[in-house]
Amino acid sequence: MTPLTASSLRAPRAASLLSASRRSIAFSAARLAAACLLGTAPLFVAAAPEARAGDIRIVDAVAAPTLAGNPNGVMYIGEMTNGGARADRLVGASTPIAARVELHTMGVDAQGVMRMRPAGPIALEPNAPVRMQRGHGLHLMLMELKRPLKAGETFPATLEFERAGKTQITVRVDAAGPAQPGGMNHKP
Ligand SMILES: [Cu+2]
Repeated sequence: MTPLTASSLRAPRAASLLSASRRSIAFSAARLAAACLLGTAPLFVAAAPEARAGDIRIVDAVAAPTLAGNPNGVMYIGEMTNGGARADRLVGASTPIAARVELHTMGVDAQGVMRMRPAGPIALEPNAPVRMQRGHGLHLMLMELKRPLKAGETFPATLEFERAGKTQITVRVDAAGPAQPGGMNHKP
């Protein structure tokens, strides 16, 4: 998400050159900042947990609460962005709360049935964010959970990248899935 900075709130000198939509974003950001200072802004930006592995930024890892009787869980990484110049790949993941973590993708088979299957390493091209959203394609499968996952809790996990190596992340358990990237209702 774009952080609110002093420079983003400053009225640009060439305001007349800005499009109407850009002006309205600047104005609403200024109003928002004012509301924050007054303590009246709604908590619309829950700081999404963030981690880094070298040049890779990992935002908002979320797992779904487990359903009764299901030994496996599902986890999504809201956004992974490779800020470096060279491509990398997510090659694996692990967590102390599951026997293993598998990279999965989902698709429709020849019979028209939605199925998930193991995915290969997930490519991270420079500056091409990879997003996992609930119910869409890519996800991480938490196999043989050692305990059920309950909404509101967090647990640690490790992501392993081919070039950037391993990094630990904090995963929150939330039925709603990852926050929509971008935040603040800005359209990309
Ligand atoms: Cu799966």
